[in-house]
Parts: sequence; C-alpha cells; structure tokens
Amino acid sequence: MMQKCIAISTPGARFSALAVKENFRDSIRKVAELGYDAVELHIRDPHGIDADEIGSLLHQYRLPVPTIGTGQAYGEEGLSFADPDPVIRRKAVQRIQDQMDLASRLGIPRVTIGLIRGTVKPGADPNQAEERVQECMVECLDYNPAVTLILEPLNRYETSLYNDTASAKEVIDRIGKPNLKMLIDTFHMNIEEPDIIGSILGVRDYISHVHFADSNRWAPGCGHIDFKKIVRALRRIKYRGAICAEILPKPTSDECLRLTIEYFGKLGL
Ligand code: LER
Ligand code: MN
Repeated sequence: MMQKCIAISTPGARFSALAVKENFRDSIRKVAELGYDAVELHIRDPHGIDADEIGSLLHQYRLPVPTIGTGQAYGEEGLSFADPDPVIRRKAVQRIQDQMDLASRLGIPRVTIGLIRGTVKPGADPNQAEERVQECMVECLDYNPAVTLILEPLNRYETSLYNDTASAKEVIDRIGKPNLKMLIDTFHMNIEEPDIIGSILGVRDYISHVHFADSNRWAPGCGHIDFKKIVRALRRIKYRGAICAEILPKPTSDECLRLTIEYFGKLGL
C-alpha cells in the first residue's frame, strides 16, 4: 500500500543526505531494478536540467515521483523565504514556482518546502522572519493550487523555523490553504519530537509524504530508530503515500540502496 521510495539527485547537486548523486540514468535504472516503487528527485534549479529526458527515463522505468526536494537552492545559492533581502526572497519564490511548473509538467503532485524556508539570522526578529516565510508560502500556494507544498519540520541544527510537527501544524492551520501539507522525516523527528509515535498520530491529517533515515542518517535499520513502530503507526492512520529513504551514501551509494530495500522488505512494505 505504501510505496518504497528513495531520494536521488539530478546531476550537479551537493546535498549530502542523498543516496545517489552520480550518473542519473544509471541511478534510475538501479533504483527500478532493486524494486523501488518511486523515486524522489532533488533539483537545485529546474532550468538547469533536461526535463524531457528525465521525464522519459522515469516513464521508461515506471517510477513515479512523489515530490521534488528543493533545499539545494538554499545550500548552494542561499535563496530563502526568511531572508531580510526582498530580492533574495523574490528569487526563492520564483524558484519554487519554477519547481511547481516542472512538477505540473512531469505529473509530480508535490514540491517540498524544507531548507528553502531559511532561518532567523543572528540578531534578526523571529516574528518578522516567520511573517516573511508565510507570505512567500502563500504566494507559491496561490500560484498553482493543483500542486501541494509540503512543509518539512527540520531539526534545530539546520534552521530555527518549524523544528517540530507542532509548530509546522500551527503554521499550516494559520495559512489554511488546502494545498499546504506536511512532510515528516524520522531523522529530524528523532531529534525534536518528544514522542515520535504520538506526534505522527497528532498530525495524521497533515502528513502527505514521509522521509525515513535512521538516527545517524544512514539507511533505516543502521541506527536506533524503531521503524517497526513507526510503520505500525502509519498503517494505523491509513497513510497510503510513499516512504522515502533520504539517507547518506553510507557505507557506499550502492550498499545503502541495497540495505534500504532489504530493510523495507523486513518492515513488510
Ligand atoms: C530535506 O528533506 C531534509 O531533510 C533536510 O535535512 C535537508 O538538509
Ligand atoms: Mn528530509
């Protein structure tokens, strides 16, 4: 019922928690041959990729894409919704709208709002930063209501904005648009949530996508997170989306692809 998925990157990305970075065609083939049902694509700039070629590869290997990861535009170009500079905010909004255009073109239902929201810079007013983030999100949400934006709570070492499911739920409720949902990531939850299972049940109606990575961000099964319990909770809330491994390429890219699919099997996915 839930799709086994892995996050990979289109060429040229540097984000470290991606299992596969090189040779896009090879990666897609490996992912399909290992038995994954879906693949999440991390893209820095949709203008820098060959969308038709990517589309036809995905079609050839019958791999749907549940969401586009967008954090590289923050990591590599410093674009963010929270930035005090309106020019940077404008570019960040434009970039997410470009990702939404790509999503529509390739039939991808979601675009992730992770690191692209930015953070509160030292000395800056957190309320003002939140207002800026919300304004930018609304602009993107209204740009194309047919594409869902998924806000991902990220741990405190990556941002100071929306670290846990409770704060993400609050802003989703405040904005109140049907195309704003949540992406939960076990790596971040393990750091921030007082009770991972309780939190999943608490935001059951908001969850639109799920990232699995173990406590050390290696493949699930390589650390100390209790994934059996998490899968049970996801079944209990009738989650029917993708479970996407977003992990470090450890011990190697090939090995973590194999370890993940093997562990997904043990979880009965
Ligand atoms: C992106 O999905 C994520 O989980 C962030 O940690 C990016 O650094
Ligand atoms: Mn994630």
